[in-house]
Amino acid sequence: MSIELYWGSGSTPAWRVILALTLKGLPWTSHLLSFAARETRSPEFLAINPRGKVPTLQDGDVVVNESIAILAYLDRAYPHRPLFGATPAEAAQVWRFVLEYESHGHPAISAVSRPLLFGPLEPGGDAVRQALPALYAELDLLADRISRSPDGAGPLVGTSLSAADLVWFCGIQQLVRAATRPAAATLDLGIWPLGDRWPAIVAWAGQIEAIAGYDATRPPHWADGEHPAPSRLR
Ligand SMILES: N[C@@H](CCC(=O)N[C@@H](CS)C(=O)NCC(=O)O)C(=O)O
Repeated sequence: MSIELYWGSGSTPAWRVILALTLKGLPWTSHLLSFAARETRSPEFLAINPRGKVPTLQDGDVVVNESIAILAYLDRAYPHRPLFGATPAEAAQVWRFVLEYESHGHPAISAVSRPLLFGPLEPGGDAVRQALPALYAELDLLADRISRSPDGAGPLVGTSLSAADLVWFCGIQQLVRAATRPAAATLDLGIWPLGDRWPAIVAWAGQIEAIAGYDATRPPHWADGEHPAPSRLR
């Protein structure tokens, strides 16, 4: 069977899946869809994903939508290099951190990053400022968890990178991209450089950035233009 992935540049749910495929060393065929050209709304794509969202993974006859479902599928179909822990207790913790990201981390990161990346951003950035305390609380919790790992640099669960790390990492990267946009420069958000306040997060991110083939997983358009996103957090 050959794995086909429909994805979009800058989609953090899609990036999670690409990191998982890379970590597992699985070959895959790329279908990079353009959001600007509304390729996620083409009849061909809607036939496999009626919501018109990436990522979608096709593996022979199996079609999976929703990035976390895709991670779970890949782990069952290709169990080497597990992403959901080595024991029942680890699996529970991995799911806990994945779901906490979806319930708490993602809303907190989005409230700050989306206005900076996609607008609207009112002068003074009041809505972004109001969202900062909840974001800081999430970053504090993440840093605290990392600090409690045996060498203080993660992973979040057990002794090897899991779905929990990949999911949180892509969110943190989106935050860093937003915090380094020109629009953020005047707002003094206290986020970048991340290591000034959350050095444990930077140390942990280094483990994911060290995955063989990591650079090729990064959203291609983030490297473009006058203000590319930093490719490393340190
Ligand atoms: N919960 C979904 C989120 C998917 C999603 O929202 N994808 C966005 C990009 S990040 C998308 O495809 N948007 C295209 C559109 O709405 O046209 C997952 O984890 O896969």
